[in-house]
Amino acid sequence: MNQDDIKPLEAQPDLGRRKFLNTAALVGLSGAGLSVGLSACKKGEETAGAPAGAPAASADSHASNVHLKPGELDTYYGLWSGGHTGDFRVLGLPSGRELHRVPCMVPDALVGWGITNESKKIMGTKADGSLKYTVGDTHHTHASYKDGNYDGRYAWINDKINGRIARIRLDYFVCDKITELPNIQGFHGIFPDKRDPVDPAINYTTRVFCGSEFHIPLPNKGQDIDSPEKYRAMFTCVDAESMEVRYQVLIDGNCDLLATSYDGKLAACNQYNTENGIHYEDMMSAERDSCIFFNIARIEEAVKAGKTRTFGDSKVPVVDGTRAANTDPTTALVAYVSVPKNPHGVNASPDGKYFICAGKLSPTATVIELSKVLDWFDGKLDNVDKSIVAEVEIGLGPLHTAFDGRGNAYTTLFLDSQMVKWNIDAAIKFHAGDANSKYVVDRLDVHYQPGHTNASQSETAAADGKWLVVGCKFSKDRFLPVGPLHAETEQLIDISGDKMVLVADHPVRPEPHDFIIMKRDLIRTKQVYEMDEFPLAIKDPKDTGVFREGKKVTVKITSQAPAFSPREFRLKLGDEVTIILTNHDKVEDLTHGFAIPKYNVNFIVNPQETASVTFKADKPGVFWCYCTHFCHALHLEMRSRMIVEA
Ligand code: CUK
Ligand code: CUA
Ligand code: CA
Repeated sequence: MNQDDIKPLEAQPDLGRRKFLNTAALVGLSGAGLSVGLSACKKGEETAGAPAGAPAASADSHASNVHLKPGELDTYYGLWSGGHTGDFRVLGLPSGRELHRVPCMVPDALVGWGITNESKKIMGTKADGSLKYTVGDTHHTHASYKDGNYDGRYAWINDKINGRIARIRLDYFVCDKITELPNIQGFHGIFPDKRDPVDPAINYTTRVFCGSEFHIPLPNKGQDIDSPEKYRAMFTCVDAESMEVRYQVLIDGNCDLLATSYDGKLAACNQYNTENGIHYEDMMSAERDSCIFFNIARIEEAVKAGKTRTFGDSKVPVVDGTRAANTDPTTALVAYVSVPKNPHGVNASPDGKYFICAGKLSPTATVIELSKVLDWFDGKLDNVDKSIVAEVEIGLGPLHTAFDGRGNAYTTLFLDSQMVKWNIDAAIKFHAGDANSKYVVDRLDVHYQPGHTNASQSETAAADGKWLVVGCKFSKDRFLPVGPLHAETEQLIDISGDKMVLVADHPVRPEPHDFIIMKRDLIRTKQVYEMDEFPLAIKDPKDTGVFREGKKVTVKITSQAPAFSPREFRLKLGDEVTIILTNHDKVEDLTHGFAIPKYNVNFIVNPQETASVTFKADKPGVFWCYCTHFCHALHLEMRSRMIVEA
């Protein structure tokens, strides 16, 4: 495309939908008693800056950074949620190329996730051996920390539908554990701690905190349905290693998205339903909601001291974090800081000083100073709301915030379809009364309706301020149409200069939410498994064959390109069969598949990996078990003949 063909943003024919969304949303909001200043964002605006909606500065000078030459590797890993595809994705950045999808919450046909016994055990099964859940909704992924930076051990991801947390090993990029959280619904926010709040020697992640966006009657067994005052939400702590639930904190309202402090002392959640409403309107009736701070050391002392209770069938100890039980700051486990109407994202600045809570139904961002929250817990601040050091207008529908490590914040404006870059210190000065403090540094139109955003290394002490990705919920006209369901746009923005420069659109399959971007050298993968990691491994091809105990039959098979051993095996109709397959190839990238026609079996084994499947031999005949993964010139011939005798 020639430069002259590129229409300025204002001339593009997309605005009908955008206007519609804005209007509809605002009508909805005003119906709920919201008073949004439509002329918000004029205060504190950088006058010298480009007007909102101006075309982006030329992307040409930045393009060479984005379009990698053939064979060139990306400089960052992007770890992405898949939304209600229920998966976890790995992108290379800045190219935006999708490298991998790690199956976790839902079955996956490529690798046989949900087919093999090993993956079914991780996913969880019912008494009859079938999967407990086959749907998932992954929103938030975060990785383990050491010394304030990612250490490349683990990532965790939530399943909002069924309240599960999955752990991804970042050496093999596989899910190795899934835990279902008790007493909650709508598990949404997730954040690992960055160090221990008490023991300074533990400078790495040992806990993962989980929110529950929805509140429910407890126990949820059909009572108290129409009594909103009986509905409760939980803040849950999961052990990073064992993945067991350590404890929960009962709170009023709801527990949505999470962030953690760099000193390990505090975790924060935004709460949009302070009203404890069970109807839509009720959740928007108050002008202000809360950002809740959890004092981790005190909560754990209370758990240790046994100041706990349990709910229903769950044995998990629960401490009381409700408002009524936490009025005395010197003993409080939690602090409720008042923030404007139905806040969305909460994010911790890389200098460790502030949490930013985005207003969503208020055109503001609230900056909360952590040391002041701690002062309140120490009895040195009379009102915890005094920890708010700025509450400034930034635009309509603020959702999530990223950081560049140079004191600037980048917040998505869902209704304005914009990114706003604003300076935190300047916002604090403005809030303190300096009307000349221009905190808005830049604005950039994005396409369209952005939700999450993140910058390279954003929520780490090593935020490097190079790239920003914006997850746009609508792509409309940005890509070739493929019917009514559109791709989403992950837009790549160069933030190394004063102005944000839009450099690329990356289509993604709907619909990711959150993601993180980390330097590639923080992750060290293993390219080949160790056979000993698998208890069922068939280490010697001589040990293969059919092993029968009455109706129970174990078939031990090995693969080495281009052959399976044995090349045929016999079963009897009605046998309960377990096939164990060990891949003896040691060569990187030499994966084999194992598909059994008509038996609904297909899975892969990577180099030195072992996997197994169990099924009933309920159809007589000859079945060519074939390799599905192109591995060799004789890949098509790589088969084993399964004979089921009538
Ligand atoms: S929520 Cu999706 S755009 Cu689940 Cu992180 Cu804000
Ligand atoms: Cu083995 Cu294809
Ligand atoms: Ca509310």
